[in-house]
Amino acid sequence: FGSKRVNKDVESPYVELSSSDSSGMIWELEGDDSVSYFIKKKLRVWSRQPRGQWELGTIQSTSGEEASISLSDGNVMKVVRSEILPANPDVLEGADDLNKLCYLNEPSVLHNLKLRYSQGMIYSKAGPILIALNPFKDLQTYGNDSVSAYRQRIIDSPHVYAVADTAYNKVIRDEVNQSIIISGESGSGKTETAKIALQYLAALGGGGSCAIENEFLQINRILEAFGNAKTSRNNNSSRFGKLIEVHFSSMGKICGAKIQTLMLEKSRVVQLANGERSYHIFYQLCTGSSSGLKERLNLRAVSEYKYLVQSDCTLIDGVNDANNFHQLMKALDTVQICKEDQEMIFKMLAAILWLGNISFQVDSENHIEVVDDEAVTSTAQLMGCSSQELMTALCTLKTQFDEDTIAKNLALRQATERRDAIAKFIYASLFDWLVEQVNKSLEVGKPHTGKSISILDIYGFQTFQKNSFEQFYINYANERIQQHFNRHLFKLEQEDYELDGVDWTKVDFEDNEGCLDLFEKKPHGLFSLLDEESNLAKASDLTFANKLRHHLGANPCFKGERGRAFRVRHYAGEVLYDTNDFLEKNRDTLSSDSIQFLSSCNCELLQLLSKMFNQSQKQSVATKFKVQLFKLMQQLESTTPHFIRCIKPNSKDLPGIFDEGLVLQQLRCCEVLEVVRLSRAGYPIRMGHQEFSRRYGFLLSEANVSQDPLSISVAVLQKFYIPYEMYHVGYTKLYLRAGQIDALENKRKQVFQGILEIQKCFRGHQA
Ligand code: AD9
Ligand code: MG
Repeated sequence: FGSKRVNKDVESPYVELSSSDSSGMIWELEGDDSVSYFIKKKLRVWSRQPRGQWELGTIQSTSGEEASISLSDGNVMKVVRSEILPANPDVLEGADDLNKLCYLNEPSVLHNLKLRYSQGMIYSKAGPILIALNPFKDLQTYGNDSVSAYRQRIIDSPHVYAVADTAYNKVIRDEVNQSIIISGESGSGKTETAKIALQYLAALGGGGSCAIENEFLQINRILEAFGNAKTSRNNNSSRFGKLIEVHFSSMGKICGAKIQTLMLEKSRVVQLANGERSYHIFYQLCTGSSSGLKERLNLRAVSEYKYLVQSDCTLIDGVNDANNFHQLMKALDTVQICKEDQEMIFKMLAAILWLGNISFQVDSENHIEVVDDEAVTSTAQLMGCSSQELMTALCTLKTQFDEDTIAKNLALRQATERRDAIAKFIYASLFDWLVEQVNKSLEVGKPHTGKSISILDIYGFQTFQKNSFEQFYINYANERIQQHFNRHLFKLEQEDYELDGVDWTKVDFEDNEGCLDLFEKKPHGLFSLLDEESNLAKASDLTFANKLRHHLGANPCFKGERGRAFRVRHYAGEVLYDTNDFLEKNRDTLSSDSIQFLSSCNCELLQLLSKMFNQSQKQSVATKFKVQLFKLMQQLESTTPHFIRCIKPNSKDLPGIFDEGLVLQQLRCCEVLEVVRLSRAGYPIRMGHQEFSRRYGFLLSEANVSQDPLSISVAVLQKFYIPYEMYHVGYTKLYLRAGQIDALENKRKQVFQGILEIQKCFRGHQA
């Protein structure tokens, strides 16, 4: 690798050269007479068209730096050589692994994925990773028949099932914990993919009954009702991150599971962007609850709640919120949340909605007061306090001075913020409480052996026209996951070769350490500066933006803009952030008298939730998020990762449309071509000398016990004619190229089969 490498499988005059050029492989023709060979054989090439797209054609003639290309539509055009790339031979059309392509360049990869997509094959391998293109329609490729076909290896085409199967086998056989890490931008299909993987594991580890499969299904229903919402990118967008850890017994049966969540986007409860919705559960409750429940909660139609109507969007095409509410109630039953608790949950939701309708007015003496209307009485009743207590809590600030309590009237803006802070607090802590209840129901009770498969599904990378604090921390989390991906696929792999003495030319990749540094560096990283500014009483979003420009102006991943804005160069593209409300959202203060008020309410759940308001509230939101994320990543570090990259093929969310530009941009930011290049050049199979000699040493006829594992291993490789260039003997391990172990495994199986036959014969004779 790194030098010329002729692909011998297919007759062709092309030579592949390694390249870090983002356009893919550079190619050149070998030998002087190759162009005529080329023309004679009518080999296909890609040529870049004036509008940037690539078209298939064949070279007719060349003159100097130009070639005449005959395109498939019959037109002939002149193209300069730098705008021509080799196309793959017909036999490789629609290859299921990009690794199999002779020519790895962007047009070939796009063409291959597009062809497969048009035939309903949304999954492809790119060396070690699975690429999943969102089909935006139901496919026949899931379900019990398909599960058993993958389990029995009747089908081996790329699939989430195949990834889950590999992870399952490894966790049971090697006893090493596994993880399935799903990434991709918002709406690319991560959450659906996570569900599909979970379904496979449940089918395998459920011991033939559908109980666990059903339980997982119901849990996802609950998490999605409370944690997902319609955004402009995805009608069912996850607004929290989750890691589901599935525990297995030594017999391979599921013996429990645990869900860890990553901060819910709580601003959505009180503030919506145009065209987006709040959490699904609010619409479900308003439309699906029985008349009895409606009466008990004094519930109205969606259109009567300010928190829900502010965005001019209350419905989602093809979604029946009322039906979903009935399903949700069943799901809550499944996880054993009793009817009384269910009613308490709904009560809190109704209280939040009514809170949003509470308004303030300024009296003749310029004091603000709460408008004493139905919103106040309903909220107070639902929360279990008097209207007066609620009104006082909303517009006065109580401070304790020795024995005395001094009450101060709040300004209008402060009172509104306090109202919203209470709503956000109740919702976010209700969500955490729910996850806790779900986790309780998942502890099946059997002791857990420590074997697990974790599935990671977080909110995807986002860039909107206006990007705020939420996009800021979500994109940071994606940056961290990208780093995990890079570390495992590029860094660790290559470090391993170097340490073990493998002769190796490094494969370059886009390292995102610089961007992570920009966020995490102390004392002058984005997070530290944000916390510092949040602690200053006189600071504003503008002083924060100025501070960033001052300290980070020279950082190549940062670009200061005029006023409150700044840009970050993320791995997935540049994002323009507006610091509006950054400080407020980062402080996320809920005054101690608000907490006191909540715990004084005559409502068991509110008292419980306000107890959850603990030490951690003293940390800023950004810091808390960072701590949560680090904990998740640390947990993942000790597992063998399997990566799935979800790709959104179009922004219309429609089936059958493959927007090449959009796909290419996503392939580029997850460096798919580089991963394939590395895996082709690398040795995906590696085994310690000892392990290798123990597994295959017996295949040697003249077993010599005094031989060391290294000599035995080398003797095995020679005996079975593994070509020299297909393996490398390192100091501690043997490295083999893809496919090289198969022959040995087959031989091993044959020998075992033979031994079994002989034993059978022998027993037959004895009988
Ligand atoms: V976000 O970062 O949470 O905003 P995700 O999770 O990446 O995003 P999601 O899984 O929610 O995307 O997929 C979006 C939509 O695509 C789903 O609601 C489905 O309508 C559609 N989808 C995704 N994957 C599949 C699939 N394998 N089969 C059918 C799918 N539809
Ligand atoms: Mg999602």
